[in-house]
Amino acid sequence: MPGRVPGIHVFTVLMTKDVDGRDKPGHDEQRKPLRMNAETDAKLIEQGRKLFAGEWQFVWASPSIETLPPMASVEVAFAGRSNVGKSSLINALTGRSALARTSHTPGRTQELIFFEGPDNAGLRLVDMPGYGYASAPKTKVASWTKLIHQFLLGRATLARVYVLIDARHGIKDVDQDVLKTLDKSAVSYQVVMTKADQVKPAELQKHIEETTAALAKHPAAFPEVLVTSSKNGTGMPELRAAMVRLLGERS
Ligand SMILES: Nc1nc2c(ncn2[C@@H]2O[C@H](COP(=O)(O)OP(=O)(O)OP(=O)(O)O)[C@@H](O)[C@H]2O)c(=O)[nH]1
Ligand SMILES: [Mg+2]
Repeated sequence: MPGRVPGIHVFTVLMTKDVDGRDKPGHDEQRKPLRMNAETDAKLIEQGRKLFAGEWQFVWASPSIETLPPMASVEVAFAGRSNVGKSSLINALTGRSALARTSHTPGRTQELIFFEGPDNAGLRLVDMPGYGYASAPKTKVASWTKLIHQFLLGRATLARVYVLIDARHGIKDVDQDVLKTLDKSAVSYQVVMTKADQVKPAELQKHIEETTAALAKHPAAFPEVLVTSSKNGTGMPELRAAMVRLLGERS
């Protein structure tokens, strides 16, 4: 498996997916590089920097599927196990240390939280409650899990889901449930490894390879993973650029 460590962001150069990460049936023989050329890459990275340089702010919190905000701009959601670093990633992307509330203990985010960029940039970020939090009361876990799955399956403005996986642990069973839901939905999704600063390069590489292998069983997923650290900023320019690219595809 190709890959560079760290500073890395893109793995699995060969692919049989289109830009939305979906299978291109019958195109196996046409495996071609996913990577953008250097010029496009640099342009998107600069546009991404600009998009996230402005003032992002909180716009809405939904404790239930009935209380979602009216659909307006393109939405990008961040899903993942409790404590994986969803809220921290939103803070790192937007350059705001406390835009999304974070915590050392799992179960911090308990609603769908919507953030919006400056001047109607046309993009909303959605921070989601975490799943797989074993110590929370069962009724709460059930209600968060239902909310997560309903939102992922049935939101027309949801254009991309980033499924966060802890770089120290890799994909767990509870992540597979969410990947299966995403396979059924119309939304494109990609795995983002978090807390890359916490693992040694060899271990990181191993978890990237295992995760990439697991993703091969999910036809709707992007075949490559993004590697990030909210602590040292690894992967942020690339993730911002990916959202600019998505916006371009949607407009
Ligand atoms: N070292 C390191 N710690 C991180 C990173 N991202 C998040 N953390 C820490 O992980 C803990 C959980 O982060 P959160 O962003 O609150 O996680 P979450 O996924 O939003 O959690 P819930 O809302 O409870 O589901 C906090 O103590 C963060 O400081 C990272 O990239 N590196
Ligand atoms: Mg959170």
